[in-house]
Amino acid sequence: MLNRLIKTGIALSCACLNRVYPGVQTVAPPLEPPPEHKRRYRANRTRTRALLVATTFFFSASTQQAALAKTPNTLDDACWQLSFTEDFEALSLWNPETRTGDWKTSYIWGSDIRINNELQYYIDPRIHGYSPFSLSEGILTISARPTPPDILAKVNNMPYISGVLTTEEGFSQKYGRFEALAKVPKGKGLWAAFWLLPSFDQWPDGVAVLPEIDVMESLGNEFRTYHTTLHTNQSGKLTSHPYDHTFDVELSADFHLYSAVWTEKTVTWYLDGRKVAEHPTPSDFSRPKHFLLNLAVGGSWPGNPDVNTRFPAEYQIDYVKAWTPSPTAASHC
Ligand SMILES: [Ca+2]
Repeated sequence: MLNRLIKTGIALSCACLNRVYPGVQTVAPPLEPPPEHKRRYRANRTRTRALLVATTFFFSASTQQAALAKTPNTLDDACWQLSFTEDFEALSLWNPETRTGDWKTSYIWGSDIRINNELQYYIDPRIHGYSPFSLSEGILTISARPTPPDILAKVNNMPYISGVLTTEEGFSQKYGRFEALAKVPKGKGLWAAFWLLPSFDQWPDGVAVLPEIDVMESLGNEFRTYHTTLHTNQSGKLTSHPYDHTFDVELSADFHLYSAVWTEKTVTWYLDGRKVAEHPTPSDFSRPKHFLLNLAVGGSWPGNPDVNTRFPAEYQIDYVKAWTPSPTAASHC
């Protein structure tokens, strides 16, 4: 399942970027995939980890060096124009009855489908009486905590409650730059993610797993590591291309800018504006993709929380942005 091509690492610094821009949104149609597809989605995720602390890039083969040389090593905002901005000065939740709002509180496959043996239920404050979302000074916090006894029956007796937010009903885009300035939680069993999935009105024939870009996945027991991955069905079966990045600072100690640039030819990941990995774009990355932010607890990849995991656990996001190439960009872009 693993097909590791590139191992990279760079030293870090905190990103300090402008935060206020106008946003333009497009609308993705609703979707109801068949249950058998839902259940298989995003299963069987196993990883190995690379431990790299360096200020230069490492490559496993000359072909990857050549591929990496094709895209910029750093992100230059002058090369891009914004197509979507969410600053989290307010939080507009998607209302399925009025079909208004920006952020949906469940996955494409609904709230009751459990994936990856995870232990949380993604609640909606309008349904469950508790909110996993809070705002303070332009920062969104997604909190995970043990399930209050009074709502256990409403969450299928799952031991934890947490939150997911997606722009499935609000914004999607084919190609471009996708990023979030975020601070991930620390603690065994915590799994924060920022990722992209395709938007469509009909589930694709014969597809059990949606082609996926993981811009950032963080396991709370790996203080200095984060993960980037492509999941594709282009060969006819699920194939995953994970890249793991370890640094000499704790990523959970501060906000960092997690970015991916998706073009017809490549997907390139950046941390704080500097390239960390690149992979050829799979042929099934053919539809616009939308944003997903979630904080999972437990499951087959991070394992369960332990006695030292503190709750509520908090995943903080300052902003989410999408960009398209600037039509007036300089020649170096
Ligand atoms: Ca903000």
